[in-house]
Amino acid sequence: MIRKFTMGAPIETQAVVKEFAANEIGSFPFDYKVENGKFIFGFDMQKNDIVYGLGEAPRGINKRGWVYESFCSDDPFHTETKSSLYAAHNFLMLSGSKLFGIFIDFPAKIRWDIGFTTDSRTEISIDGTDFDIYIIENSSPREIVREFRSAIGKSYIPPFWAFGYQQSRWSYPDKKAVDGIIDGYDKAQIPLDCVYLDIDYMESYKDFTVDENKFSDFANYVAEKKKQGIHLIPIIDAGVKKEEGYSVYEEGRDKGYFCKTEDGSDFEGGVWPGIVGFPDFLRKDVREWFGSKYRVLTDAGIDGFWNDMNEPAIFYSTKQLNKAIEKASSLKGKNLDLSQYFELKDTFTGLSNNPLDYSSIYHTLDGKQVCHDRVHNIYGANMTKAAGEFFEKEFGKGKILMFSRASYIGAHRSSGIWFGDNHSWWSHILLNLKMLPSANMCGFLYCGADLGGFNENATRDLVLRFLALGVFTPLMRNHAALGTRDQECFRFERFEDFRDIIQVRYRLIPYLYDTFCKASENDDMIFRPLSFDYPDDRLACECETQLMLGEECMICPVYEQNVGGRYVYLPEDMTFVKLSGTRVKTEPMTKGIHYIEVALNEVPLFIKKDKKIPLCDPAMRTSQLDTSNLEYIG
Ligand code: MIG
Repeated sequence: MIRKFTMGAPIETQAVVKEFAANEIGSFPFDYKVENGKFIFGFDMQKNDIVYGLGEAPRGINKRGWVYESFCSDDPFHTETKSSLYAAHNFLMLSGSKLFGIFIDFPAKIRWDIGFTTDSRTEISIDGTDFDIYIIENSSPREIVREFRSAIGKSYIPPFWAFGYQQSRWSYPDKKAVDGIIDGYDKAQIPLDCVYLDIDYMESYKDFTVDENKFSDFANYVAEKKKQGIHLIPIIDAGVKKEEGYSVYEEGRDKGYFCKTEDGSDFEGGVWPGIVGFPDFLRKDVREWFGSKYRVLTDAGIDGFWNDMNEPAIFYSTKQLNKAIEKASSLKGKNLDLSQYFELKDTFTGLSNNPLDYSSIYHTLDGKQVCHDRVHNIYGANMTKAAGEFFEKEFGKGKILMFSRASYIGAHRSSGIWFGDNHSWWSHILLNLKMLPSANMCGFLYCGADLGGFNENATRDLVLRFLALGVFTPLMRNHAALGTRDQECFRFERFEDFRDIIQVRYRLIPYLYDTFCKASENDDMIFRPLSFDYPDDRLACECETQLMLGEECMICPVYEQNVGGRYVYLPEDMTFVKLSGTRVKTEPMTKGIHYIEVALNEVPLFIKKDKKIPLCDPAMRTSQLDTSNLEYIG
């Protein structure tokens, strides 16, 4: 059962597609108060209660013991003491002494104090008094998710080839670099389906342009790659470069499509192209306009995109930068004491994603000026919607691969997400794992992290272990930052080990694709916490390093360096399977704790008793997979 409570006049986010009669806030089933314009409510928690949810967020599957904030943030340091990542997924569930889900449909900040201030209490503070809250009750956590998901609409399904292995880097700047990558994989006989084009394919970082000097005769090149079975996936950034003569900018400016400042002039922020205009994606006409621009690339044969910088990320604004420069010049030649020095330094480091800038941006909603602060969390989702609406109209469902960095619930209907700029840290294997079920609860099924880690240098063993988890994530993409060590599989010594891992992915694609489609169709999760399936099993309830996958499997990646395996908890008897290349080793195991040995070229997997899963033969491309010829293991 879902009950909807409305307060004030909520801003339409289009997160929910089902109609619900709204109840007065007076009948809200939780204690609440309104203080300083904030709506605050909460609930008590018993010792063994588990709190799930918040989608793409830091820390555990069980969210207890921290304070989180819904505020889409471009922050490339995903340490455990952060409160927000790139998304705002306002769904939470309490399971234990009580069982209910909460979805807060509200596009500005929400603070979730989940046992941080008082360990037995969750206190939620909504930064405003215009919102819808949905309370979901049902018989189990999985049913609560199903009911919630049926209210927010079916999850995006990408094309089949999007389940292939994908290689990215910031950047492969020209044809020669891209060809080198494909060649490297082909020579090493490691399967590959996609190569990514990061910002350097564009002319001066201008959206919907391709630099002729680097990618001459682009459409022909895209066609040539397609013949090789490779999809090229360009990035699109939210900001449109301010430049006379650049048609996208001129149209946006002349039609008044960019976000404004209070005085009605275009807001000017600096990102990769220098000063940009930020399209006001909350407007339907702007979405239609921006969406149709993707045609430049789809006409050239492109069938996949990733949308970046759409929180939106702002390196600086003209206004705050000028202020900072003035401040610096006024201090020139003075003998600064330490506090003055640090203040000056902070003025410059604080220019990026500055709250003052967000507060000075205005959108036009139904003809009225609305401050960005009130709608921050739906900006990126609406960029993705712009593209999604265009793709669906032009090509129908499921033809174009797309995923976004920023997101809000609702965007799951038109796109996937990736988890942004993680690090080549061992701890980020587990962070990736923990976000999977949480993202699934919120409808995001097509998702994954930068395998091998984005920031800083990766080691061979880290990339292998990361990939062994990525074998199961719908988006299996290796991506790395500018200036970091090469991270493509074929670059490492004994690259045969990488082939063994990636071949396993291709063998599993029929199973993974089927599991994915069923989850989308049935409003279900692909990845579940063990506690969903074994609610009375204490060790299962506390497990943060393993997940259930589909109806058949349990996954348990190795996540530490210099170890030959890991401990694993079996909540029932299962078959332990080690997959490597075309080799399959199986071993029945009993309920309980076991140490499993897993070599660097092996993918560990558990299959439930009396269940079997299909494998096909590996191939170099998804298009070459023979999915009618399956072998069953279990
Ligand atoms: O400010 O396009 O998360 O995947 O490689 C960095 C360059 C901008 C951030 C994305 C990352 C991408 C990078 N981008």
